Amino acid sequence: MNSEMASSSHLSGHIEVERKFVPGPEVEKILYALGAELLEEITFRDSYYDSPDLRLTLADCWLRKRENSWELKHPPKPGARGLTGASTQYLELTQEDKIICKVSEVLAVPSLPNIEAFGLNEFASFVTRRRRFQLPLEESSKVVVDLDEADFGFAVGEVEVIVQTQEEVQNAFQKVEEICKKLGVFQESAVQGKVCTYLQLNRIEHYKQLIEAHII
Ligand code: V4E
Repeated sequence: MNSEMASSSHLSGHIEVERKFVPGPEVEKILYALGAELLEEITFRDSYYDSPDLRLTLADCWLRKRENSWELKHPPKPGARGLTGASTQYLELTQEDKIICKVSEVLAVPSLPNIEAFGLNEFASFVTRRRRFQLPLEESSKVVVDLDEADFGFAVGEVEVIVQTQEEVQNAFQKVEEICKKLGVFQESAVQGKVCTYLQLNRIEHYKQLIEAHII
């Protein structure tokens, strides 16, 4: 394992398997009853970017600046969507050269020396207060639960498992479903996250286009 692989939060190219949930009043109590530990309480600003014709998000590519770092999430399988049932799978890129490569591919423009040079527009920006819990290790898979409160008055929870290969994704889907059930927050249908809710509240035309394109 190289040093980059040692820290999952800074991996470039890992697959994040997630399931969002509506955090009920009991969830924290249940987390502790399951042996979870509060890993961190953090606050960060996310700013999301797209081209004027929304080509990135309409291709299910989500480019953001979290504080000072660029991150891009896109579906791991070419041509597929990240939303699978009510869970999601996305590849997360954090290395700027890889992000530039993906953005130039999706926008069908030549590669540029930096992300700013693409002249993208910010379409959402908000602050999240996050409490991150870690559940005890089960069969070596690390399960993290985030309880997020965004500054526009929206709260959402998320169960997350990080895997390295497509072969591990099915098991990870089962794992996040199982954890949601244990937490008493399992819902058959997908729960909307912060960005989509922000768009619904502030940029309804963008939101409608994403719905029509079956991205959200
Ligand atoms: C909207 C979206 C993406 C960008 C936001 O990713 P999300 O995981 O919701 O944000 P956050 O702050 O929890 O990021 P983390 O800290 O976990 O990295 S990535 C994919 N989408 C589309 C999408 C969708 N279509 N459906 C659902 C339920 N979620 C996301």
